[in-house]
Amino acid sequence: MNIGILCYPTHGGSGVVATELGAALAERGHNIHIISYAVPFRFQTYRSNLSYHEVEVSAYPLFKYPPYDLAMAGTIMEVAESSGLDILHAHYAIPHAISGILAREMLRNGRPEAKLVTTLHGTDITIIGQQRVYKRVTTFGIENSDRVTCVSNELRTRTLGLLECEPEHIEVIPNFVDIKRFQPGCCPEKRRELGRPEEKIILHVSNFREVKRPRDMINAFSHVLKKMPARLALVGDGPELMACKELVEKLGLRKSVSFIGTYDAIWELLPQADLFYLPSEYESFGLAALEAMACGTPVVATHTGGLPEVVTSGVNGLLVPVGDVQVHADAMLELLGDDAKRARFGVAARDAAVERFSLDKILPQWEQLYERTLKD
Ligand code: GMT
Repeated sequence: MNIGILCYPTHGGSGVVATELGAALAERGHNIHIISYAVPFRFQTYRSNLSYHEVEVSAYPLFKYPPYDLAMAGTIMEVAESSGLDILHAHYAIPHAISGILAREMLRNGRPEAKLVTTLHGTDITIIGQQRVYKRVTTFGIENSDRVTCVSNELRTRTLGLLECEPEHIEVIPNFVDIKRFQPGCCPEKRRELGRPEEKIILHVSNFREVKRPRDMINAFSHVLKKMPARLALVGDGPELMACKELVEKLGLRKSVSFIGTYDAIWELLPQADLFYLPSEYESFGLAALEAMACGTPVVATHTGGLPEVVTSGVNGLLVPVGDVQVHADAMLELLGDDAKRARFGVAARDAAVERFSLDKILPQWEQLYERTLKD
């Protein structure tokens, strides 16, 4: 199949899923065209059947806001004309589903038809899709896609409740993880880079947006530190980072918190951590938690959104209430203070990632969905 993947290139789960899916489909022999405004950060493999097409947004004095969604539709047309496209796969509703609809309609005029699959990732529904100006546009994008998928059952239910869409139109295909790249035991030399031997390492990876509640992390960590030597290693960058740095100073934690910044090869760091911590307000899925689990690292995360579909509390991690930092600290201490339990949880985490969310399990679901969509 010739598949165009429309996505954001930035550090966010939707771009990761889109790029990794593209690479995996290319490996299966499909011709994949990734269409975005910059090279997605996980776009690393060279293959002759996997290409990147930049959406060029030109400046013009009349354009206070250059129309990116139209430029994307134009780029899709160029790719369709030069290479042919059977499927357009939009990751994140706004604006990709809309650009996809526009391109599909233009392609209907005389050229072979392309079908549009839209994958909802979370904040496109829960934050952007709730904004007054975008709500109807998001609903329009969903209703006019040929197929729609959600990354968890919870996101599907939430979408139906928030946007009044037809249930049969929306399916669930969970996110996946590359269990070969993300695996226990990788890169042991990185352990000493993360912390001193006596420190237990708590790792977090995110784009430090408000929805991740990163300040809860600092507050909970201050309770942990009262009970044992530990290090909080924070990977990523985003709008809340400065507030986190200020809180670390205020609480006198500077020597025990590492701000690592953006680091793409997180499969090197995740296996070194004693636990992965995700205190988000909401996660439609929690791909970062799944990647940690694949590395055999147990997770302490909030009981919210689709996280309970990924983390089984008491088996491969602990789920805690949003915002209750004392309970978060107690959960982390429970795991950090019991090496046998942590090891057991780590093995169970890897097993869950392999058995339920590996590429082998999820990729056939995508191929079948594309085939069904083409036959409609
Ligand atoms: O979590 C983010 O801030 C990024 C966001 C995105 O769309 O790029 O992530 C969402 O999609 C990921 C991949 O499907 C999910 O694993 C994340 O849980 C989801 N984030 C939220 O729902 C907040």
